[in-house]
Amino acid sequence: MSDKEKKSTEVLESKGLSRRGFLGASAMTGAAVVGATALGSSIMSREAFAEAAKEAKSKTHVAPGELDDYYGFWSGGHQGEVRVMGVPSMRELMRIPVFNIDSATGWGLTNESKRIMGDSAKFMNGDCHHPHISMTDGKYDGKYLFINDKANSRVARIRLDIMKCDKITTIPNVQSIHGLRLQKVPHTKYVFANAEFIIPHPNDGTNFDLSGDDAYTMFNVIDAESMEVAFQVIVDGNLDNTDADYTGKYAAATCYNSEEATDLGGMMRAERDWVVVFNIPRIEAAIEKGDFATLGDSKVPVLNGRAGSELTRYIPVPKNPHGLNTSPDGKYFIAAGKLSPTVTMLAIDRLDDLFDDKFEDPREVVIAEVELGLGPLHTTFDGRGNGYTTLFIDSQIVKWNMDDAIRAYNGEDVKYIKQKLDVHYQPGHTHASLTETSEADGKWLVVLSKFAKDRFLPTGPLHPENDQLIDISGDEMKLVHDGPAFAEPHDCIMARRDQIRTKKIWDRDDPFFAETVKSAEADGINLTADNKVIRDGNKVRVYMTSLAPAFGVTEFTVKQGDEVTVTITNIDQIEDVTHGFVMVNHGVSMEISPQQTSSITFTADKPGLFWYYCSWFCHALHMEMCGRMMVEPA
Ligand code: RUQ
Ligand code: CUA
Ligand code: CA
Repeated sequence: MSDKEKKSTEVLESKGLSRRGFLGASAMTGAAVVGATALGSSIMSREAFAEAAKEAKSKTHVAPGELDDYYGFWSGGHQGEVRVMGVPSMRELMRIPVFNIDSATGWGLTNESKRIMGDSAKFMNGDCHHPHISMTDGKYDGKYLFINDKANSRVARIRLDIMKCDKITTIPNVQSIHGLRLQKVPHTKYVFANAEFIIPHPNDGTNFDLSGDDAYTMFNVIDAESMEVAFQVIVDGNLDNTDADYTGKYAAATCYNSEEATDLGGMMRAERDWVVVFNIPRIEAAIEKGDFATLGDSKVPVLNGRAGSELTRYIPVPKNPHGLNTSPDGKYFIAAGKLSPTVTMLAIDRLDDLFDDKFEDPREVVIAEVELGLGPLHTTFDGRGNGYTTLFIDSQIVKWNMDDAIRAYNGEDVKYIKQKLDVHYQPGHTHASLTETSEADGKWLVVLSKFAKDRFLPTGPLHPENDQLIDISGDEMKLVHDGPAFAEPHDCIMARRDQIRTKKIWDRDDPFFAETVKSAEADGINLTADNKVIRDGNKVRVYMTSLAPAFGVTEFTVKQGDEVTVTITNIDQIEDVTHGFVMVNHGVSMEISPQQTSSITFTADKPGLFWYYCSWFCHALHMEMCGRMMVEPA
């Protein structure tokens, strides 16, 4: 423990707020032991534990035939996908491949997915952190989900009606998109995306110096409909997490490296880093006036948002701050201190004055610095005035009241910490149901713990992470479920099930495969009826339908070395009758759901006979759904 950490622990203990203090206090009342620690503690009696377990089971059990109340969208971390979960069952419902290659659906293999991945299709990895659902008037509208790729500096969009990724944008002139949030009001016009790392400009190998003015990172704003980068804002320091307000005017981001250091010690040198606030209308006005530059070949307007600019304000906060969360009442941006045992509450209604230079000191917008415990990382809300903050070092989640915290900060003797609950272990993100909207409903809380250790059957040196579900509907938080997860999911989001409206089968005019339909039409093909092989030099295009349990073409012949494109239209109309297409020994696999058209291109590089078959179970005669490609030697 550092001196400062020791000191902060002493401070907390003197107030009876330390972890030890809490366990001590709750141990005094038997009822509190069950409530406060639920399934998490070894100090419970056997009877109390059994009772808590029974209660937990009854809360999360979704019986066969019943449906979950919430959709959860989990980032798949460095696995590169998004996972769809049911809450409270915590059952995985679906996976949506995004930045990864997926063998089952053919994502990254099919022509449709490669078109969406664009130039970045050459990358086979991604690192998702922050999934967020588009909003209208501060409420989820269920249209899109956006997610960042820290590994290859991309932002992706998923259409929630079909639960497929439909756009991927590589952000130019920056490295590593990390924090990502959406404009909430009046609707999600913009996606706000923080590029984390400082790089030299131009980054062409002529200059590796990071100390000068031509080294910086940028705040990136993407048009949510077109998915083009609308503008980029140069900042001082680096950028970690971000969130937006409920007026549509401001976005804020944490910076942990105000020191602009390249080493660990250097990044921790300052006692305070900052939150940078972006004034979106001022930025739009500057672009309108032509007050911007461009970088390299990119056409994206780049604006100067460094300290002193009219477009931004820098508010000092302690120390290497991480999470940045807007309270659902629209009043506060809350920055979690990480290396400080505090979270800093910034009053959003003071930002107009800050931008109009009414304050001498930007710290005038700090309405409270709230001591919570060690390693605060992220805060989420129940819509009843409480925040829930993860304490990474303490391995706890702390529930605290925002109004009471402000009163305590102003010297009143009020207890603002309502409860501390042990989680397992080292929690990062936490997310309460509907928390990013004005409809935060305070029902469920997910804590995404970074370690699982003894919580599950051992799986060798690599352990799963642990997503814990906590019931926050009552006065006390109750841990009700442990959910193992692969490849650090980082973050998740939950929406009411009525807020997500999905299609049962594809529309034939869906833009997802419109390009494929267009090129088939150029070949004179009616995709829902024709079964035909078209030869075009060494390119062979095979068009076929699928209708359980048969492909429309059961054999075709090509020459060794031909580039073969197989385009399949599933003319089944029945919900859930998905077919697949696998060409044996060619690395070819794809999904074709009802009324979908999918296509895949490969080289027939070996002479011989090759079977192809349907890979998604579709019929009693699914095994018989197959055909042959004959490859004649060159
Ligand atoms: S960050 S553990 Cu990538 Cu969201 Cu905070
Ligand atoms: Cu078609 Cu299985
Ligand atoms: Ca720092």
